[in-house]
Amino acid sequence: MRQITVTEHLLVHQKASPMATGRFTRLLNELILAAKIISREVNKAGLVNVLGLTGDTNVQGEEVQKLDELANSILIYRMQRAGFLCAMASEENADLIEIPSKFAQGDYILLFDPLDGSSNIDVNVSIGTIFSIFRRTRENGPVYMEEVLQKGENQVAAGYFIYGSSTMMVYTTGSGVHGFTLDPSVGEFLLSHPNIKTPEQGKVYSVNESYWDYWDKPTQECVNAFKSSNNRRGKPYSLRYIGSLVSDFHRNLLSGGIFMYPKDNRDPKKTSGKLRLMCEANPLAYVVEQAGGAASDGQRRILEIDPHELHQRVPLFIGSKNDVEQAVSFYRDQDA
Ligand code: P6P
Repeated sequence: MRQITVTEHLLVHQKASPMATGRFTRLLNELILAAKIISREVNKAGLVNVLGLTGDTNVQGEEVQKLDELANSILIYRMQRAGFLCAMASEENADLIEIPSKFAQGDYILLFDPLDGSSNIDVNVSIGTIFSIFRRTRENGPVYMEEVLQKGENQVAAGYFIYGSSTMMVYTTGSGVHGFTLDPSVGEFLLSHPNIKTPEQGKVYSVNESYWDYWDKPTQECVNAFKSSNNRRGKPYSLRYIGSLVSDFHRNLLSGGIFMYPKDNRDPKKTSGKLRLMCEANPLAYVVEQAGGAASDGQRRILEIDPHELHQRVPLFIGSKNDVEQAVSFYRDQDA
């Protein structure tokens, strides 16, 4: 296959996309540079001790940050200078991240989870960066929170980087889903998975079953359906759960299946589950719908949820269309 870069693919193969503009391409390229730097740091993390990185200061005497803090600072540093953003929000930062006035401003808003699943780094399990891009709703002036708290269906682009056996970027601008694999020898992401379509129905379900006792009845019935033959396939699904959202999502996107993080009553402060709407559920929901799949909180399409808080959490059922429809049917029955 001819080597097609992200820039070429966006400008040549997605001419129809309203996002195939020079400004957006340059914004995406800054994001890609940040991801390449994060990939380098993630891939050498296991060598911290071998390379004489003591875990607090490295050979240059610089402080070695925890990788998720490092990924967060790399993204903030690079994207503040991209020149096309008016605001950012990170899973690691409580409030909006301003773009200092010394840097050129733009009309895009970037939200991200800098290194999701970072607890898996020490055991060499794949992890990822998730991103979501909106256009601001006001012409100019200071960015207010209501410009950031937009429904997921307003996203102009979304996707993720996965740092695994290879580093990949998967994203959509509303014209399908496309996957690129980093070729370290040339330092470019090259098109490897054009027009990703997720299977209508999978053979895999992903959920942390250790929360069984904390789930409500519809959730227990829903999970039981996938464990038994009492489902549309007429036979049990296999359980695959890595504990890294991007990795579980990516496997199911390519091979089919459903990822579930239902609400549970373990923590009275987190009655809506663990995952965040704005920087996890929304971007992955945009990707999966563009790939022919579905994403719900059990009652509504994720992309229709009207956000009220930057770090609000939602239950998440995401993946193959038939599997998500089957899962949410147990909650609709609840309302009937
Ligand atoms: P649990 C990682 O900490 C994460 O945010 C996601 O990547 C992952 O899907 C989830 O939490 C795992 O959570 O409760 O099953 O350990």
